[in-house]
Amino acid sequence: MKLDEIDPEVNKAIKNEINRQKNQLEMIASENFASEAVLKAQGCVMTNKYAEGLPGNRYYGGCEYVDIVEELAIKRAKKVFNAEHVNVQPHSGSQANMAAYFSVMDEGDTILGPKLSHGGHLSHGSPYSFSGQLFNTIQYEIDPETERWNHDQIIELAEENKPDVVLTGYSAYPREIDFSAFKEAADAAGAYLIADIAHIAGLVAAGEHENPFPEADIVTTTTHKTLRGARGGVIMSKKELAEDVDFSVFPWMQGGPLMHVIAGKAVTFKEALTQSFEEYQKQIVRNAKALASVLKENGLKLMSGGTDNHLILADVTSVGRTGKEAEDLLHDVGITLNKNMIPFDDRKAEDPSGIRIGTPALTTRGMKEEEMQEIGEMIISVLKGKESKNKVSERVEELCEEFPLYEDLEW
Ligand code: DSN
Repeated sequence: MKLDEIDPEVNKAIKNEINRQKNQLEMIASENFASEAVLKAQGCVMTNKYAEGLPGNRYYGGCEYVDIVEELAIKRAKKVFNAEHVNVQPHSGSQANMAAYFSVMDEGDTILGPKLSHGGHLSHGSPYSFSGQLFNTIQYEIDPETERWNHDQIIELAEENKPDVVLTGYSAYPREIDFSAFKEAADAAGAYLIADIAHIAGLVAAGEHENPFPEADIVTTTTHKTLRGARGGVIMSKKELAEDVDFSVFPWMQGGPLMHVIAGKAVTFKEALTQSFEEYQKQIVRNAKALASVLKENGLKLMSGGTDNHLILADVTSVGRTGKEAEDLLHDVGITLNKNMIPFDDRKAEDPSGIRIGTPALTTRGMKEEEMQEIGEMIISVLKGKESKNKVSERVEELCEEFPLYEDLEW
C-alpha cells in the first residue's frame, strides 16, 4: 500500500515540500539537506522499537540490532568530536541542553549564558524557555564597539556572580568562538563550561573551527545544521561526567530513544569522517566570506563587519528595510532566510532590524564563490528594489536547475 493511496493529503504536502526544497535557494543558517542515505536510515523500521536504557543494558528485549546502530553512532561521534563520552539519545538540541544542565546543576542554580537577542538560543537561559524558568540566569551581551564577545567583561561577570555553569555557543554569532577564554570565565567562578556547538558542529568536525574539548566539560549539538545529518540532538562530555549525563537523558528527561533517528545519526557521523565532508566545510566558510564581501560592498551593514563561519547577520535597516520586509521580499523571489534580532535591536522579534543568512545548504548543492557573488547581488537588488522581481525569480529557478538536489530521491 502506497502513502499516496492511504493518505493523499499528507503525500501531496510532502511532494510539495520536496519541490520547495529543490526549487528555492535555501539560506536559513540552521538548515541543510541530509543525504539520501541519512533520509533512508531515518525513515526506517527502527521507529517501531522501544530501547530504553543504553546498548547492552536495555529495559526491553529484541534490541540486538538497534544496539548495533547506537554503538556505531557513539563510536563514530567520539571520533568526529574527539569526545570521551557520547550520548546520542537527546531528541533535539534544546533537550541536549536540558540534560547538560541537569547533569551538573539542580533547579535554582545559576547559568551565565548569552542573551537571546545577542545571538544566544532560547535554551541558553531565556525567560521564555525552561532554562530561564528553572534556573537563575545571568545573560552576557555583545560588546557594542567590536560587535564581538568581550571576554574580560564575561570573566568579570563570572567572578562577581559565581554561576554554576558558563554557557558558550550561539545561533547567530558570525565569529570564531575562543573556548579558552570561556574556560577562563568558568574557572573564575568554579563553574562547569558547557559549549553548545549546534550551529558550528560541521565546522568543528572538519577542523574548520576550534574543538571545544578539552576546555568544555560538556558539549551539546544538533546533527542537522552544518553537520548535515539526521534531525536530533547529541550530548558529549568528559568521562568523569558520563554517568550524570546518561542519567539526565534517561530516565530523568526522556523515555524511549528514537532509534530510527539514531540510525540516521550513525550515518551522519560516518559521512562526517570523510575527506569530501572536510572539503565541504571549507567551502561553506569560503562561500560565507564571499557572500559577506559582496553584501558589504553594496552597503549592507554586517554585524562585526563580516564572518568567520557559515553565517552572516545583517542589519537591513542600513538599506531601508525591516527584517520582516526583507524576509518576505526575498521569499517572494525564492530566496529563503530568516529575520533575526541584532544586538541592541530597538525593534521587536516579530519584525526586527536584521536578517540571518547562511551558506551550508547552498554549498551542499555545489555552489561556490561565483554563485555567492551573484546571489549577493540578487539579495541587494531585491532589498533595494532595483531589479524586477520576475527577473530575480527566473534566475533563482535557473540556479536551482544548474545545481540540482535530490535527483535520485524516489517519492
Ligand atoms: N532554531 C535554531 C536556529 O535556527 O538557529 C537553533 O536551534
